[in-house]
Amino acid sequence: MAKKTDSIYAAPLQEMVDFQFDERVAAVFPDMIQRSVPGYGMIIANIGIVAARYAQPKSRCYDLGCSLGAATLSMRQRITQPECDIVAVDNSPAMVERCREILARDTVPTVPVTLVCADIQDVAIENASVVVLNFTLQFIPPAERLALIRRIYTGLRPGGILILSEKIAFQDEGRQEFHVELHHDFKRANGYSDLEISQKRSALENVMIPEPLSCHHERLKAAGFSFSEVWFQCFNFASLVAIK
Ligand code: GEK
Repeated sequence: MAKKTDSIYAAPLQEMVDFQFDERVAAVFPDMIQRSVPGYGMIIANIGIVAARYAQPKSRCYDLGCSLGAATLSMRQRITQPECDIVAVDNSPAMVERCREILARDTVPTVPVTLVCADIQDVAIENASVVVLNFTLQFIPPAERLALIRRIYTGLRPGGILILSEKIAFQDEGRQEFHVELHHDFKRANGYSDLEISQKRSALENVMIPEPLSCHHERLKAAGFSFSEVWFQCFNFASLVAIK
């Protein structure tokens, strides 16, 4: 299927409405995320590699905030451990509907996937060996993030892994500006206009709240993880792993 181009913020908007994962976004999502998140394709490919190493027999892998299921497919194609299954969760009905169609077209259905339309804060996490939060925690209100990470820690088996990808912020103003400018250059190089970049930024302002890497490491430690490490960073986008 041809990838539909994201032009949601191309025309001037009279009124700025908070960003939502609705049907319009779901329809252009693969193009939007590829052109907006530096390293997205590489992160997705490596989620499969990491999952293949850390998935344990007879355990569950979670993709929390799965959107169209890119991380789920990457894990499904790589995991070789017996009797694993994947639980993919998103609270956007538009995303889940499209994700269901995409998963149905996947021709390597070796690992069963259960797709759930729900808030990740309401989903039980049990018998997990791999948990993926690929650019999802940033949409959870900051005050509720520790409780979620604690539940993930509790639901993981010993030796299990959390893969956490996020847009990150920098406490130092100069560093923040350095990364933000380069990220905007990345978006311009991918065909977004200055108007699109600034309107999308305003729409996301109240909805997506990035935090510094130090804050992520401290929260992971507070939740019980003894090891956390950044394995990928490009500009203000990073992916960490934390192992129980
Ligand atoms: C990917 N992981 O392609 N409960 C469930 N889902 C949520 C919640 C919540 N509380 N909040 C947000 N979402 C994907 C990309 S996108 C990242 C993840 C981005 C969902 C939301 O509906 C959306 O589908 C996803 O989290 C975030 O690897 O667009 O920057």
